[in-house]
Amino acid sequence: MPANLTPQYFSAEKRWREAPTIEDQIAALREMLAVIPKHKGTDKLQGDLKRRIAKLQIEAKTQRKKGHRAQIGHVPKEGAGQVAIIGPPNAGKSALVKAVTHAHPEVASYPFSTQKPAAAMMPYKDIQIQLVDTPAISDQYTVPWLPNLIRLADLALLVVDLGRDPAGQVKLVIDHMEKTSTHLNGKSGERDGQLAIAQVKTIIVGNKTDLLQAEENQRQLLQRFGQDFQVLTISAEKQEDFAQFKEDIFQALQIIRIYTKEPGKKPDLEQPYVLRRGSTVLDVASSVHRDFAGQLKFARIWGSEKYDGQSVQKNHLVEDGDIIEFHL
Ligand SMILES: Nc1nc2c(ncn2[C@@H]2O[C@H](COP(=O)(O)OP(=O)(O)O)[C@@H](O)[C@H]2O)c(=O)[nH]1
Ligand SMILES: [Mg+2]
Repeated sequence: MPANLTPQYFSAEKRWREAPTIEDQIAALREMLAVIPKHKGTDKLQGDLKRRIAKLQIEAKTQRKKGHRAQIGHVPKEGAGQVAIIGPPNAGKSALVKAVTHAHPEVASYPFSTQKPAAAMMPYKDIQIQLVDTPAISDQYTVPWLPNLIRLADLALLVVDLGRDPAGQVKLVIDHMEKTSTHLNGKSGERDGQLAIAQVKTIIVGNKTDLLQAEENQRQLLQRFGQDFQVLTISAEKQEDFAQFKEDIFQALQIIRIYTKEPGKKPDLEQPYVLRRGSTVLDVASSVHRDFAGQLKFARIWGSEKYDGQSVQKNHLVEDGDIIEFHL
C-alpha cells in the first residue's frame, strides 16, 4: 500500500535531516509522527519513527549526564555538493582527499590518523565540490557523530583498500552503518518501507590499484557489490589523472551547471549556477533572483537545443552547460 506522505511530512523530514542537535532531531521526528497519514501503509514507518525517537531520547539523556551538549558532527555545506569520504582505517581516505584537493590531510600508515571531519574543495571544471574526510569506521570504534555526518552529505564515497579483502571491508562498513539506521544505498532515490531519510547514495571506491593483489581483489569486490553499487577504482598515491573520477562524482551528485546572459550581451561564463538535474528554466530564474521568477515571460537557450537562441517556455528542462537568457 502506498504511504502517500504529505508535503508537510517531507518538510518535517527535511528539518530532521538538517537538525543540528539531538533535541532538534527529536522535535522534527515528533512532528513527522504527528502529520504522517495513519493507515496500514505507514505502520512500519510509524514504528520506525517511534523507535528512533526513543533511541534519541536515551542518547540525549546520556549526553546531558556527561555534561555534553547534544551537538552532532556537522560540516557546513560549501560549493556544489557535499561528499563524505568514509571507510575503514588505512583505506586511503585522506590520501584521496590529498590527491584531488589542495588540502594536506595527514596520511599515515597507522589507523585513526584522522580524528575530526576535515572539509576540502575538489575543483571540477568551473565548480567546486566539497569533500569531507572522516575518522575510520571499524569494529573497535566509530565516532558517534559519523552516521549523522554521512546522512547530511549529498553522497558518500566508501573507500576500501584493494590490497586486503575489499569486499569484507565494504560489508563491515555497510553493516555498521545499518546499526545506526543509516542505509548506504548504491542507487539514488530508492525508498523502501523504511525511513527514507536514512538512505545515503553511496559509491564504492577501491583504492591502491598499484598493489599486486589489487586486480584479483577488485574482481571479488565487483562480483559481490558491482550489481548494487557503482564501483570506481583508483590509486590515490600513484595515479596522475583524476579527471574520470571527478566526472563520475559530478554525475553521481545529479547536478548541472547553468550560465546566464542578458539580452544583447555576452554570456557570463565566469561562474555557473548549480542546480539539480531535472530543473527548469523557472528554477534557474528563481536561483538568479527571487523576483525574477514571477516576472519571467520566456527564455532563450543556447546549448542543448536544436538551434542556438531558441525560445523556450518556463517549464523547459535545462541541461548541463546550457546558457539561458531571460525575457521579462
Ligand atoms: N600503495 C598504496 N598505498 C596507499 C595508497 N593510498 C594510500 N596509501 C597508504 O595507505 C596508508 C593509509 O592512508 P591514509 O590516507 O592515511 O588512510 P585513511 O586512514 O583511510 O585516511 C598510508 O600508509 C598511505 O601511504 C595507494 O594508492 N597505494
Ligand atoms: Mg585518514
